[in-house]
Amino acid sequence: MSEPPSERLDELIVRMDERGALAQIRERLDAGDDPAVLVEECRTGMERVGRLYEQGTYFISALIMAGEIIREATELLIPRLAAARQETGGGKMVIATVRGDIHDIGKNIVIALLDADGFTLVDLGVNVAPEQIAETVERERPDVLGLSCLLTSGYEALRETIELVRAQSVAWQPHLPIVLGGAAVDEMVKERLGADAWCADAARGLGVVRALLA
Ligand code: B12
Repeated sequence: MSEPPSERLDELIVRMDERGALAQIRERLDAGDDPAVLVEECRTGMERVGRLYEQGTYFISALIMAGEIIREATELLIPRLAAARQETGGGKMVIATVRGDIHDIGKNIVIALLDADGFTLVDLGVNVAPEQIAETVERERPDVLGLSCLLTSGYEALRETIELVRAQSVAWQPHLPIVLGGAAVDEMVKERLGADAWCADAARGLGVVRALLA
């Protein structure tokens, strides 16, 4: 473990100190810090940026800059996350960010973790229509479907996707497990839309997916 840093990582992200944030991540990785902890600290920073945007203190340019910092951070973190994991699982997941939503940073972290865990991933990318997701599920016949949604305006797309997939997949799988992730989902959304699980961070997501397939 490294010495406690002079400035918190989430604070550097909130201040848009790209160089400082990336330098701290490199140093702490070299000192043996857990990459999953660093991902969580980045997520906290992004959440704070999101809140400042919501309050009108930050503008869209801040979301873009913070997005760029976290994209670079995940480039450093993903290989380390993958290397730190023992392959335990397996199974196949189709994953997508739903229609109308282009956020993909969190989804890509989930993919890296599941891939390192031995999963086969079929990544449809972002802004994916319910029909395309349902067609892919039909073709690939995964063990689990993962849907990412960061916008509250994405609920309708989530609902349509879940209904369509459930209606089609019943022919070969009585109940295909569906797991939701991203800032717009919670227990209530999961219950209302009839998904099987949800999670707010990738590390827990891995446990949730394993539990669904157990
Ligand atoms: C970065 C960012 C952007 C970037 C995205 C870059 C990219 N390539 O993804 C850009 C600048 C493009 C952007 C655009 C917009 N954004 Co934005 N954005 C964010 C921000 C600040 C961070 C998101 C992020 O990457 N977090 C870091 C990752 C690591 O965390 P995560 O996404 O939560 O993912 C973790 C878990 O949720 C989970 N997970 C995620 N997906 C999945 C899937 C599965 C299957 C599983 C198991 C787990 C899982 O694991 C991940 C890792 O731990 C959020 C704030 C927030 N609180 O999330 C706003 C936020 C999501 N954005 C918001 C908005 C409003 C927008 C815009 C509409 C702004 C505008 N006026 O144009 C556009 C939307 C464009 C569109 N059509 O999608 C709002 C949404 C509000 C709402 N209620 O709907 C938020 C919440 C900000 C806010 N508080 O207002 N944004």
